Amino acid sequence: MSDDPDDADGDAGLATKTRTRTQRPPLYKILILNDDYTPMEFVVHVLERFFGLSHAQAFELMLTVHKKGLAVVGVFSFEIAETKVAQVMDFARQHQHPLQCTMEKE
Ligand code: TYC
Repeated sequence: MSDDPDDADGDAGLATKTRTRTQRPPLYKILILNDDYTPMEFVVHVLERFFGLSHAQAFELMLTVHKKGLAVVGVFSFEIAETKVAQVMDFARQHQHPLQCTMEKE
């Protein structure tokens, strides 16, 4: 601050500061849904292949989906989530399984 009577805004000629806040990019959850037809081993394979889970982690998560109806399998940026959902849906379609995978904003 300055005592200069000509310095009406008290900043002694410095540009007024603007507070800028960095925004975190939004994150997206990927969900896998249960169905009655997709084989358990196929879901386990999908979780290992596209989400980098160990066999034990994949088996446990598959059982959670089987019992509860759905589960979050990972959280990613929009582009990564969109790509993984498309990869899983394509892979399931290629094998003629009705497995569904979706994403939603956290
Ligand atoms: N419910 C299926 C079955 O009994 C197994 C399954 C688990 C299917 C998870 C989809 O996301 C799923 N064969």
